[in-house]
Amino acid sequence: MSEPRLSNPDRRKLSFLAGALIGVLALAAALAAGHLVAAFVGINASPYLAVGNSAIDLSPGWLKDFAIRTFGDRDKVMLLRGMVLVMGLLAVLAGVLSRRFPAVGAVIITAFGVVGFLAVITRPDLGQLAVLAPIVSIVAGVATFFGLHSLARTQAAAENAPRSPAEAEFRAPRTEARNEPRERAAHELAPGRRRFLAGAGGVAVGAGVAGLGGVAIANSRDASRSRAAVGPLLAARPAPPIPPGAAFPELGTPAFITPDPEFYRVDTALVVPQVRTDEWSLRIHGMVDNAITLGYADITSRPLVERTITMTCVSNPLGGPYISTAKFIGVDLRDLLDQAGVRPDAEQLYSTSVDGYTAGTPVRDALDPERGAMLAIGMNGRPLPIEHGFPARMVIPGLYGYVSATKWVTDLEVTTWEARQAYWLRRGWAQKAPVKTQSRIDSPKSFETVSAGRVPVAGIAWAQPIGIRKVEIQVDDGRWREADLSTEVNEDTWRMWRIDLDLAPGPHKVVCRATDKSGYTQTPERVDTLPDGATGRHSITFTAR
Ligand SMILES: Nc1nc2c(c(=O)[nH]1)N[C@H]1C(S)=C(S)[C@@H](COP(=O)(O)O)O[C@H]1N2
Ligand SMILES: [Mo]
Repeated sequence: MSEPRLSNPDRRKLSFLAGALIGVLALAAALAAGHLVAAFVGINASPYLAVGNSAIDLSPGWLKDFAIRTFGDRDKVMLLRGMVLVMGLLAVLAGVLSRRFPAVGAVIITAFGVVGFLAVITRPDLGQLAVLAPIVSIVAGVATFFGLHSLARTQAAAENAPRSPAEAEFRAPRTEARNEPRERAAHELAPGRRRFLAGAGGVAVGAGVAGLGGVAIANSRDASRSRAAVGPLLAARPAPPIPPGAAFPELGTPAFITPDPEFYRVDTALVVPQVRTDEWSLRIHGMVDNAITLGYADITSRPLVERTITMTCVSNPLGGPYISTAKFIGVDLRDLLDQAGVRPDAEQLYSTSVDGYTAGTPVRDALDPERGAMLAIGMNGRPLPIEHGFPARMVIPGLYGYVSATKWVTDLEVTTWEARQAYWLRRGWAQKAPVKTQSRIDSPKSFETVSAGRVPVAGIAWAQPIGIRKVEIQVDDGRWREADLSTEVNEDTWRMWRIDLDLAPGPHKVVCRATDKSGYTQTPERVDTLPDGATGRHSITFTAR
């Protein structure tokens, strides 16, 4: 190649495609390198995940509600996909904007990197080594960007320089190629272009290997072996067996005990925390007489209790699915708190999970012997599923999950309301959140068509920890009729109901309302889930034919 062309490379911009490709590959290299390093220093240090986690943490309460309502358990998958889309578009933009001046793209990529860096250093659950991940990520991104850019520019310069005797020489082999069969000639590439494509391909493969390697290494750290080693859990005080007639699954209600894979899941964790029993501990401190730290064996060596409890999420909309029941196995939270000695002026039990999530529970509820608050290590005879908090979580009947059910819990601080504000409180949700009395129609489904005549209608009602007294049904704005209730298991669990209707062909509307054992009947007034749970009555419309 001759001097004049290379000395003036900026005369010509890169092609749109080359610019976009460079942007995307630099992004891929940055994310993959960061993810690989994060596999060693803490997976949440991956800039990709850290940005996602920060996006979750920066979301206001209504956005969480929207995400749960719209995407349900798939909210995180959707977030990660949305991030790929946004970052991909920004990378294309960065590449295209720097077709003439690579500095533009380098600045954009570095800005990306700084966002990732800030996201990592502000995570509550990462150590100091974690900064390595975003640093390596930035270096990989910028290096890839400059490397590919210079390859591409050399190529562009070579292809577009004014014809010169030197170039005639350079292109000579190509002239020969024209004698080859047509197809091959069309694929014939100039060496510059070949070098760029080889570089691009190398980056793509390298990013793929690094990224997948990071994922594989992170996966190999999972807690499932530790969980399997625990084996089945037996309670010294088992929960009474579920009596026949406790549920009507044949009529469309859920089974009384929710199968583990169907148990609803709500949390802020992009990557499910992996905590082995041998590294888990629970510290109880703050306004106590003597702070204590308990290991897993300190829990399992106590007599374990088992309680059947229905858990509910504050974000559950009218008729929604975020309610499930399990037999939880663990110890009384009160026993642990008593061992530490809670001071009388304490108000809040501030719990923290290994990933930095926090919840605030009234100390009074945690200590109330009637309430039966638990530190649970198992569910349905087995250790907790990892996504439901293995090795240990809190479960407190009658309080929405966000103020009571911290999963992967490692720290309990006894404190005041003034001193600490928990995760969702800071985002607009209420400080106190007892479960509201509610009911739901499970069958028929809205907009279903059923046969006219005898139509069985069934559903669930709940009012933990008070219990359900009755459920009533109203058909087509007629009089309220009492439904049959299932056999009661305990007042901390849901209660199924059923009623047979006799319906003429045509459209119908059915509304349900529950009355709890305090005498309170569900209000018709519809209130949104934010800030402390929905009110109103679930109704469905369907057609009999
Ligand atoms: N560590 C942690 N614990 C958590 C949460 C969370 O985001 N992180 N979410 C809470 C909320 S809002 C609910 S409703 C319950 C849900 O528990 P589950 O996923 O086991 O059903 O967990 C609670 N515990
Ligand atoms: Mo929740």
